Amino acid sequence: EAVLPLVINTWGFENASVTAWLSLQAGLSPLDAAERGCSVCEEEQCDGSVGFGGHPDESGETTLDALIMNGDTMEVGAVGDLRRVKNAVGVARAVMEHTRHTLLVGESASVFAQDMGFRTESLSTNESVNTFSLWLRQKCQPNFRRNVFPDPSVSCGPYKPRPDPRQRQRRGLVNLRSHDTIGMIVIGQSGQVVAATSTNGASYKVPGRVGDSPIPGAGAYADSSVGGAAATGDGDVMMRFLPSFLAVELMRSGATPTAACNTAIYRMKKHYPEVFGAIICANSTGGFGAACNKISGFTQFPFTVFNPQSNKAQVHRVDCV
Ligand code: SD4
Repeated sequence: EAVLPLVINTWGFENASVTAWLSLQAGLSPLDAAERGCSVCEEEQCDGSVGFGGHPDESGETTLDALIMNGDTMEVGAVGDLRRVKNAVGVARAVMEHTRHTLLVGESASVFAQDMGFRTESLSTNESVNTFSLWLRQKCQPNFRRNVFPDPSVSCGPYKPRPDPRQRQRRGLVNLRSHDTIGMIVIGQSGQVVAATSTNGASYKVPGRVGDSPIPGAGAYADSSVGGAAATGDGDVMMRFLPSFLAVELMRSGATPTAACNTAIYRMKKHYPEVFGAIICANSTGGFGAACNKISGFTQFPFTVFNPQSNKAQVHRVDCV
């Protein structure tokens, strides 16, 4: 028997779940609920990973990625590298409803947003400016391969945002310890599945970098005849495996949400055992699950569920595989 409606989202972002749930209770659509839930995280700057003022890029600017997908119609709207607009998921919804496109990026996405009536303003905060200047003063180059800041006690010269191209060093860093994208699946009482994401991406990314979150099938996917999935983690790697699409297709073939999530994570883990990735999955009858890749220092992934059984936003934790 179906346990609906369902709101499920990555990490312990309870206010996002509550907002989405209350939206449904107020009679709003699953699309509205998912948009509002993610918007709350953008306003609250959830974990510094969603919305303005977090994770500045290599030039110090915060840029945003977001997506929303309607699993009834298979319509998608998304923005990548959005600049100077705080409500990225709102702009994604506008792309879905006011264009025939799926994904707008960069400065042009900001112009579109402005045309649609969104306010443009700097996304920097004192905190993001400080984080950025601290990073510029780091003694060593960040080590992209190992995903960690180098030992600051080792002196190896000032950090250069633009290293000599002949050096083998790869630009772009993901500091995933503090990096928590919101991905949300909302399933309405009548079974409409909506998935949405919002994030400010990876710290110190090369300007122009777009992660997995706005890519349909990577950051999230929804199909009302099956269910939905949403991912978080190192998007540069995760998007190579389209984990959200994979998980939905596995559920279509009969896999449980937990099994589908596990397989999607194992697919990536096989090639990138040290890369962090996590995923939430839900089927159209309200069953849900999650999975994550165990890396050193990270063994449990929290996610939040609101359904008629919990009757509140409940944070679950899944052991990583
Ligand atoms: C990205 N997937 O832009 C996002 C980051 C994230 O938990 O989800 N971190 O790569």
